[in-house]
Order: sequence, then structure tokens, then C-alpha cells
Amino acid sequence: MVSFDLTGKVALVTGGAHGIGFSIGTALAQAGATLCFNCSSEGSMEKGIAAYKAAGITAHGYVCDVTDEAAVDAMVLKIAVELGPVDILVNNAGIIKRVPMCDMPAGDFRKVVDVDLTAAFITAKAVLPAMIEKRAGKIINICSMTSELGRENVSSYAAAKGGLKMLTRNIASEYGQYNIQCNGLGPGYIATPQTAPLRERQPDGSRHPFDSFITARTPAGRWGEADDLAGPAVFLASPASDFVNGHILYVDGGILAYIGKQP
Ligand code: NAP
Ligand code: GCO
Repeated sequence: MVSFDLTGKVALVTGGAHGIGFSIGTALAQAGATLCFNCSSEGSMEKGIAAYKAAGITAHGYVCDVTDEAAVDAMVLKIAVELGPVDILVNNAGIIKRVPMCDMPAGDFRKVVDVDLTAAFITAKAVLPAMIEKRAGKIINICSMTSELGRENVSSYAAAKGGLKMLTRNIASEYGQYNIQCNGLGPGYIATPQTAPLRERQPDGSRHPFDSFITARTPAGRWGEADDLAGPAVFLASPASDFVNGHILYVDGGILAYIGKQP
């Protein structure tokens, strides 16, 4: 039996207070890892710690803006001193702005790229030296359907997530020689606060058109749940995936395989 055991490993999940990051954090901790997460505010951190506690997990929470290189370096150093160097990094923190491209100020485009792409570079750069020294490490970047497909109104998000796919392959290429694996997880459409506006009921009580579109576009016939990411995340964090590198594992209920329903 190959090993999915993460005992003795220190994991850092960015944006791990709720949503997909919380489910991944829970899964890594349940597989044995010591769990650290960060988020953008004190309130979110306290709620996250309480939610992990309710799941029987002692999580270590940090308020840290992932776009701030000095703050990320300080957090990674603090974790190393208090718990040991980060063995597993999950770059999950992300934002989206759904705006037609012609209406989007360049500053807003840059903000999305900063959080969804540049921050993954900053965080990976902060943990890589210790991974190189240990000759072991796992980096998991949370990509998207938009790492592969375009859509209306998400130009900045798609540009960032497409870039994140290539950053993943480049980290694998550059540091694979040190037994470091960098892979991506590409969630399909998952029911979290980030996608809540796409499921809002219409004033007449009918489903949001995007909600109907996604259900029809997914062979599984449903939105994903954040917990659907748990098993794939443990796989990519564990020795079971030691020869998997630079790969994006799409967890999408089959969307990318499907041309859509017959009219
Ligand atoms: P979410 O519930 O909105 O969670 C996002 C997390 O990122 C929050 O914890 C948030 O912190 C944190 N964050 C945002 N900006 C940050 C910053 N500058 N510094 C530190 N933390 C920051 O979103 P989600 O749906 O779980 O998404 C998680 C990841 O999956 C994102 O990268 C998203 O793009 C990706 N994704 C989501 C879906 C989906 O369908 N939901 C599909 C594909 C990919 P606070 O807790 O302080 O708010
Ligand atoms: C949207 C975006 C994303 C998707 C996800 C698909 O909500 O508008 O397309 O948030 O849910 O990234 O993988």
C-alpha cells in the first residue's frame, strides 16, 4: 500500500479559514500534518481556528496578506521557528472580479493577478530554500477551469489562473531535481462564498442562469462541494504522488471532458 500519511509534516494553506482552503486544511490535518493557515483579517482567523477546533483540529492561524513579500517571509520564518519548516504549501488564497474587460480599470486587473498569481510566486519562493535543503517538498497551486477555458467577464482571473498553471510547471521544472513536486489542483465550480453570487435565486424565484448552465455543463449534474478537493489534495501532498510533477489535476465533475447536453 502506498502512503498517504502526512504525520510529521508541516502544512501551510493560504486562505485556509473557510471554503476550499478550509476543506483542504482539514484533510491534510486528518492525514496527520501539523496545520498552519493564513487569511486577511483577525476576524476570519478566529472563525477559522474555531471551525478547525470544532472538527477536532488544532490549527495555527496567521493574519498575513499573501501579496506582501516581507509579511509572507516573516510568517514562513515564524512557522519554521515555532513548528518547523513548511513541508507542504497549498497556494489557495484567491479573489475574483467579474467585470467585462472593457469596463475594468487596469488597477483592478493587476490586483487580481497580484493575489491569484504573484502571491503564489512569493509564497513558493519563501518555502523553497528549506525544501531544497531537505531535498523534499510539495507545492500545490489552486488553479481553475479558467486555467484552460475563457469565459465572459473574468479576464483578469483567467489570465492569473492560466499563469498559475505555467508557474506550476516551471517550479516543477526548476526544482524537481531536489525531490520537490509542484502540482496544481483545478477545481470545477464549487459551492463556496466566492461563487455564491452565481447561485443567487432570481427575483421570480427561478435559478440563476449561471447555476442552470453549470449544472447542465457538468456530467456529474451538480456543483462541487469544497470537500470534493480533500482526497486529491492529500494525494498531491503525500508520498503517493512523489513521481507526479508539473501536473494539473482537475476536480470538475467532468466539465473539461464534456461538450454539453443535446438541446
Ligand atoms: P473563498 O471562500 O473566497 O476563500 C478565499 C480565501 O482567500 C479566504 O480565506 C481569504 O481570506 C483569502 N484571501 C484572499 N485574498 C487574500 C490576501 N490578499 N491575503 C491573504 N488571504 C487572502 O474562495 P474559495 O471559493 O474557497 O476559493 C479558494 C481558491 O480556489 C481560490 O484561489 C479560488 O480562485 C479557487 N477556485 C475556486 C473555485 C470555486 O468554484 N469556488 C473554483 C476554482 C478555483 P479571508 O478569510 O480573510 O477572507
Ligand atoms: C467564477 C469563476 C471561478 C470559477 C472557478 C472555475 O466564479 O466566476 O469562473 O470562480 O468558479 O474558478 O474553476
